[in-house]
Amino acid sequence: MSGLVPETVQKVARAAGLGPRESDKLNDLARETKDMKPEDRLTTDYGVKQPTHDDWLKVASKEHTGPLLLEDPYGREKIMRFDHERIPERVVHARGAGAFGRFRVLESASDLTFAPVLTDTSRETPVFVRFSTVLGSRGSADTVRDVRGFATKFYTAEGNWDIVGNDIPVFFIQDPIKFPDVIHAGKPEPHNEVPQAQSAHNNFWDFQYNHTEATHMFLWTMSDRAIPRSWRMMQGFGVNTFTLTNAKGERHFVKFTWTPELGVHSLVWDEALKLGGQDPDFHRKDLWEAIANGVYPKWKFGIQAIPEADEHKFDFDILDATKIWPEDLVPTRYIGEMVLDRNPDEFFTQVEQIAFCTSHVVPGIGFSDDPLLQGRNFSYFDTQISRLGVNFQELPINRPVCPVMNFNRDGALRHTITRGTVNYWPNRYGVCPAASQSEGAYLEYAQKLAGIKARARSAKFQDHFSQAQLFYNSLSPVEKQHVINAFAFELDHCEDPVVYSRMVERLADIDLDLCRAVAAMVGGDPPGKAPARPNHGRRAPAISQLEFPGAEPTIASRRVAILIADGYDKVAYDAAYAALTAALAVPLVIGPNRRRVTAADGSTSVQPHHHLEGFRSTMVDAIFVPGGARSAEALAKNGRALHWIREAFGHLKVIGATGEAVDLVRKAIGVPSVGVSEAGEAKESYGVVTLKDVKPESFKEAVEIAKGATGFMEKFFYGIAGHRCWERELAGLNTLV
Ligand code: HDE
Repeated sequence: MSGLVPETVQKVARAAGLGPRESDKLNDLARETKDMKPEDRLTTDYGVKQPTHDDWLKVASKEHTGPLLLEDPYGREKIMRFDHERIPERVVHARGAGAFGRFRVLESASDLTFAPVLTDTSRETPVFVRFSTVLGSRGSADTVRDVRGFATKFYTAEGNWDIVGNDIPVFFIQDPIKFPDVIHAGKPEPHNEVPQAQSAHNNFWDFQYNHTEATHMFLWTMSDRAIPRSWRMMQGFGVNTFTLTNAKGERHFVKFTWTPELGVHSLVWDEALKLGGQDPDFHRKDLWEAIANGVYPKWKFGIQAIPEADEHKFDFDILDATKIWPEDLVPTRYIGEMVLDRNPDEFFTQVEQIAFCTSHVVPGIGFSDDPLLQGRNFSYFDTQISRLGVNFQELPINRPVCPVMNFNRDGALRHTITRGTVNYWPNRYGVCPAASQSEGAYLEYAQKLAGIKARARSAKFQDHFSQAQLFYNSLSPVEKQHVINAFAFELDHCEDPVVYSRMVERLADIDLDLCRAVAAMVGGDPPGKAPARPNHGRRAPAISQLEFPGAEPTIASRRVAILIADGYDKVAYDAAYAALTAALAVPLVIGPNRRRVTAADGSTSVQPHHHLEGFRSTMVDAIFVPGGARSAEALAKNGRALHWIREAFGHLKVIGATGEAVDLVRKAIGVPSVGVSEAGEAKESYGVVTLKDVKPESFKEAVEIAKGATGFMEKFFYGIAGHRCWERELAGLNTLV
């Protein structure tokens, strides 16, 4: 995959000393890892060398290719082994990819827990993280509208700890018994297995209407959170309520959060839709490319904590997974950070075979009575047994880095060989006694319980709308509009009028304006009078993703297309390319075709990474078009080039142009008020950054102009770091796609 990345970027990263770090887990995996070396020769799986890759043993002569001989053990092994290559895909979250990394606590949480992974600031804990979509099959597209999984396995010295989270902090259901229903409703419909990896269909919305506790969650999935720009730009949430116990034996209820250093950013919907076809692997390539380039994604790790005594002090039940703990009531305390710095060596044995279980916690970390969590604790272990077999925890990617010893034995594909004559406890030798507390045994918190046996939930679980309103109210105007657009799209795909008209009614339980705006698009009747549940008008912090712009403005890892044709302005091109590379962005040169493109002065030529037809504007974050009369003229006559610029403009991307290319950009965008001053001169506006008249004579001069006098490059970079130009959308200029 390194072919995806311009080599120069990797060189800069290497020169900066960026590279993956060794860890206990990577060393552990090395035992099982082999490279293919030139001196290796073909063998069967049982080790016997073979003379060919290509011919089955036959009864053959010069004239006649006779029947195959079943006796060929090599032929049989090759085919039959292949026939059984597949294992069941995950029943949900089937599509995903991941990477290795490390976690470190920066501020001890010893007031909350005695778990060293959260208290020992000298420790670096190896991790593997798998990101995923939920509904689609293993071969579906990355950029669909869906929740994203964000599952982390910490290989701690006390055993494995898994936080199996999502990029959205709440869930559709309160009781695990409803999980098959919500997933059946969302997955392809049973009669024709349509649609793939989409919630835009009758059954999904039929369920959402009928199952009102999903209201809060479906609003999140209609927001931009469900179409992330990158897995590296998503938050992660443990969703369920866990507990932490400190050395004094005090217990807190807690929620876990990951917040990305790069900020929380999304695609725009039209872009996501197109990428589904143009580059279905967009997210997994993005993660791979960033790590290969040494631009390691980083997240802050945060904890929200509520003392045990305060459990009932809130107007929501803190054990209800359809509710957030609003930040103004329970602020997140960031205590650690995680960096992903190494791509996997092999997808199947590492990404496909990794098995997460919410029940995997280490001493100092515990569960709560959150019913969804308790159901999950059962389900994950069970699903791994069916997917990978009873010995799944022996697989290299899953085995802990600390000693494992017990009397669990046998089962399919057991491969640990445990010496000794007993496999039970108690035994006459006293072999493998239980651990004491001082030896680090996991002791359950002595929680006092009382109640009656009933299929019921506490009264606060019955409120299904307050936090849905809180979420909607907390969005910015642009984000609200995106929610409206998302409903308009989704309900347009529901042919059954019962489904879309009832859903429109349901939206009135959240916000009447939202309901009316969606009804205007899809049909259905908004209620004439005030709804039964008027919007309470309250807002909460840290819900709008615009509140997470990123730790500091950066263009590192952002893809910037440089559009050129023969006759391009070499000085402007070189200056931009060098500045982008130095900033660890990924410049991608796009030509009319992949033949070398010659500069205006004929002194040099460059090999484009891609051509205008092969690559698309959707796959980059910004576009730069250097001047050069012949280049600009050729691009102006090329419909695909015009489409590139126009589409990027519609998708709110920053566009930079110099010299003759400024007019080309104006022509492509075709909106007279944009990029043109009152005097008819090109100017920067709505994220279109131009530099028309300055003609640097040398590369050095160009860099200086770009950096200093005009601030061209600074403005261009600053725009890219801001992700998208929302002002363009607010001005209604984004409908050009
Ligand atoms: Fe999962 N979920 N889930 N889920 N989930 C699985 O386990 C399940 C829920 C999540 O990258 C399965 O290994 C139940 C919430 C992620 O390998 C399965 C319930 C959250 C992943 C399962 C939930 C998640 C899974 C399928 C309701 C966010 C992918 C394959 C009680 C906190 C992990 C597998 C990976 C995967 C069951 C609800 C996140 C069947 C029964 C809430 C990120 O065990």
